[in-house]
Amino acid sequence: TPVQETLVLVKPDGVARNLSGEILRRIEQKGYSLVDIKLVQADRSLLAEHYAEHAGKPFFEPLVEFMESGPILAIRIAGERVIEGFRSLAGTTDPTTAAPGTIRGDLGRDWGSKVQQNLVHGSDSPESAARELALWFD
Ligand code: DAT
Ligand code: MG
Repeated sequence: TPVQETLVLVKPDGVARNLSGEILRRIEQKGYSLVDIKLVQADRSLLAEHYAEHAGKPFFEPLVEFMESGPILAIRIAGERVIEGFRSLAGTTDPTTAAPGTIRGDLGRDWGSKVQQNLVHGSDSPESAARELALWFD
């Protein structure tokens, strides 16, 4: 069983709501290791590269604006099948319908917030993880 690394971002809503500790707790409780961590004010070019797959979609612009709106906690974590495993901890994209027990399902807000305000990002494949880790951690 392969040990992998993945990129987790605590998005500006998570940092602003003081949920970084709760999110780290869930990552550590699951048994994943912290490899590197830093607070970043991301600029537009980093975010456009990070979300390149969504360029041209209607939610791209609001998404990038939101991600620029405050500091992001970037975390490099390692563990057995952590790429898929962290996505499972995070829950599905829209917090309104994300399952209870997940970060988005338990801590996301159902009203007065947009879909992009879903607290965390997690890489979705080994290729994405390698690409995104290189972007956020030299
Ligand atoms: P995920 O973050 O679950 O991997 P994604 O890669 O499809 O989701 O989209 C990236 C982010 O863009 C997502 O976290 C929130 C936002 N987003 C996705 N679909 C959206 C939509 N239909 N309307 C508004 N924002 C959306
Ligand atoms: Mg994604």
